[in-house]
Amino acid sequence: CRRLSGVFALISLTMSGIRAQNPVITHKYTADPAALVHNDSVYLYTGHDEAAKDFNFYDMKEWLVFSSADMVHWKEHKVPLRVSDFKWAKADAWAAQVIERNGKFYWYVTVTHATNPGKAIGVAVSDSPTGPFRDALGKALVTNDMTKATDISWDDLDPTVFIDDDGQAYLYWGNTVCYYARLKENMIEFDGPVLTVDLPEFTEAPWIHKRSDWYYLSYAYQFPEKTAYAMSRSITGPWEFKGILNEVAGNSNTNHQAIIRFKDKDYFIYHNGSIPTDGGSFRRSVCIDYLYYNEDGTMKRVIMTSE
Ligand code: FUB
Repeated sequence: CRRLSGVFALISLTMSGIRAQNPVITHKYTADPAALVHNDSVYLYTGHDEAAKDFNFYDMKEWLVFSSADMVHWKEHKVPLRVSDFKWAKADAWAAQVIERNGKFYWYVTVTHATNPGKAIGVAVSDSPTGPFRDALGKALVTNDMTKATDISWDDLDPTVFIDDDGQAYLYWGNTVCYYARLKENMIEFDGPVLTVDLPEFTEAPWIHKRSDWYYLSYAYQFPEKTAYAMSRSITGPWEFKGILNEVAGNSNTNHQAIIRFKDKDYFIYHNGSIPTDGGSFRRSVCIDYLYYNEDGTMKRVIMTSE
């Protein structure tokens, strides 16, 4: 029955489009959304939850990419990147983000390192937002022994990348501790030390965006995860905590957001576990809702919708 509804969803996705309803992708389980606005389209990058119904952990081997010109009709492209494309990694296509620089697309991903215990961050590159992508570095950009603010081995995950108005690029990431570092123009090497940001009850999933003169650092807060955020006049802080942006998203103990502006509207993209019967914390689905700002630049709490 699930397989049949998946086939139906795929047909409607590819032939007649999907309705504006949440989740936006229903023929596969998708998690950890990141979105890139490029030319007149949005590229939605997700992880692929493949856990069997009775398997209560993540089973994620590849990332997916979808594109849309209207945030309603999503076209799925060929699988652009897999854990197996990183020879030094052994598992876990976890959260990731793509950014464009000088005509190339850089994809920062979380994986489990094959030899250095724990999570690690790699970077892949492509000439196209839909790939194919290849390992840009041949080794991890961040591994467990580079970040010492905690002694846990899973703190090097969930990269978010941002290029400031002066051209300086930054990578933020982390679990329990939020780390950041400057990236060189080549986007595959750090240019300076790894620093930390002090944020209340930071769990993981940082996302940086800018609007007018404000920088926003949103992140997964507490556990089960809500989304909270901080604001600053500078990309390097100081950050002022502004509270909760989104509540725990239905039936998923993680919450992972992307925030974009596209064609004069602001969007909050996240995942929940709402697909009936099998959906849950390890079989998640990407959803999209509008995001609204107050006059002082703070963000209004997201109202999660199902259509
Ligand atoms: O999808 C695996 C992990 O769950 C991500 O890396 C975290 O952000 C959480 O969503």
